Amino acid sequence: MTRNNPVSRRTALKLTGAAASVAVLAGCSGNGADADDTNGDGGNGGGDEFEIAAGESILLEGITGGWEGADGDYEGVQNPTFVLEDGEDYEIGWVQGDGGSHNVELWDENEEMVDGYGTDLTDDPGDDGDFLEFTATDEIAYYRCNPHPDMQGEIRVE
Ligand SMILES: [Cu+2]
Repeated sequence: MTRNNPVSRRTALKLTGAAASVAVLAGCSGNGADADDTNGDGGNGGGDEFEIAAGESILLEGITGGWEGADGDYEGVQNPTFVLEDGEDYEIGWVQGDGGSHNVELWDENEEMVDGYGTDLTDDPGDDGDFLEFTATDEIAYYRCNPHPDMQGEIRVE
């Protein structure tokens, strides 16, 4: 028993030293991760935003769990936010994703349809997609598939 005491003490010291080193390393890598997070979130209020040039068509894939971008930079992004130019004309439409019945409507902040902008509910939008033409105004706040609450994304008109 008496022989074991010095060994135990030495082991304890080694462990303390090791623990201290780990703590220092953890502190360093922790700071690095924080810095990365800050850069990643920088200035973005959440959700990916995509500027669409005047006259362009926006194409989505109809999936009950959420619209999926089907063109350009927003391809594969769920419920992407679109940034449009005030007073310019655009098209928005969708192709079939999950075989369900969908449509696309443009809604205002109160979640009411703007200016009759909406396509008919269908499970067959065709190979080229079912589109509606509209003029961007600041009244438009969302694009939405009427029966499916998860199929809603933001439109910002600037
Ligand atoms: Cu839908």
